[in-house]
Amino acid sequence: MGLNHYRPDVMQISVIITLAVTLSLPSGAAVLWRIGSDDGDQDGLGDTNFNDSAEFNGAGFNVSGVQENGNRNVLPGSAFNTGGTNNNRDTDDDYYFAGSYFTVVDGGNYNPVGTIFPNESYYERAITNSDRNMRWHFNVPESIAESDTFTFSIDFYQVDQQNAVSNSSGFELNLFVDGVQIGDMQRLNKRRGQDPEGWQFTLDDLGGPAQQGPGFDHYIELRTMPFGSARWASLDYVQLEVSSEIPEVSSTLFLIGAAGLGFIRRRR
Ligand SMILES: [Ca+2]
Ligand SMILES: [Ca+2]
Ligand SMILES: [Ca+2]
Ligand SMILES: [Ca+2]
Repeated sequence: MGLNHYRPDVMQISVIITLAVTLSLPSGAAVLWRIGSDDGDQDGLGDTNFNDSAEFNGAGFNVSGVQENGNRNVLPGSAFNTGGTNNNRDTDDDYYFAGSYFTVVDGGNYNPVGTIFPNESYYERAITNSDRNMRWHFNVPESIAESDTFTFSIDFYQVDQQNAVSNSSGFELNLFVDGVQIGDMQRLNKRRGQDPEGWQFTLDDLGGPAQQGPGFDHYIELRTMPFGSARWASLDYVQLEVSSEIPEVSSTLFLIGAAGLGFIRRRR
């Protein structure tokens, strides 16, 4: 079939429309921040050999996991933990990405940590049945749109169980954004192959446009509860992604498609 005889038929027009609709779905996910990489391992020594990769707003850096301190601490925690080993280790439940934290947004009553730069170097490497919460603090970039979708992902590479043959031990994972629970509880049980599938939320869950930019102490909190004989779970990586709906692209593509058809028509 030569171009001279080309006429878009119903099928071809529907393909163009389908393509445009498909591209209007969320795409172009970007990592806002990440601690650790999905390699089924960790840097858990708490020393100054920073073996774990991390990422913040497109820039990579390195961090060091520290053995958990066994306690749950209250907000705001410290942005200046110094790591270390054995009884000298210093760590807590609160990890701070670089930013400024002056305004409490969860309705609570505590004194935020102020301006933090650079990113904190140490993070707690595991949850245990007594030390079972983790929090990540960050500012919400002003570039994020209300229609964007946040996806929180977390993975653990090991769930220690008192009873080695038990297949009904693990942790229940609940996610909170600025103190409000998001989505449903998900189970972690490596022996049963149960991994968390991630949670999604929107800018509104982070206070909307009024609380974008520096100053606001936004945080994501993982609260867990052991079941069966689980004693700990080691963090593989944790990540927050944002994906955009870009209807402009689909409109543009549709116009390009239409223009292309016009061009082809003119060749007749
Ligand atoms: Ca993994
Ligand atoms: Ca702790
Ligand atoms: Ca800390
Ligand atoms: Ca890892």
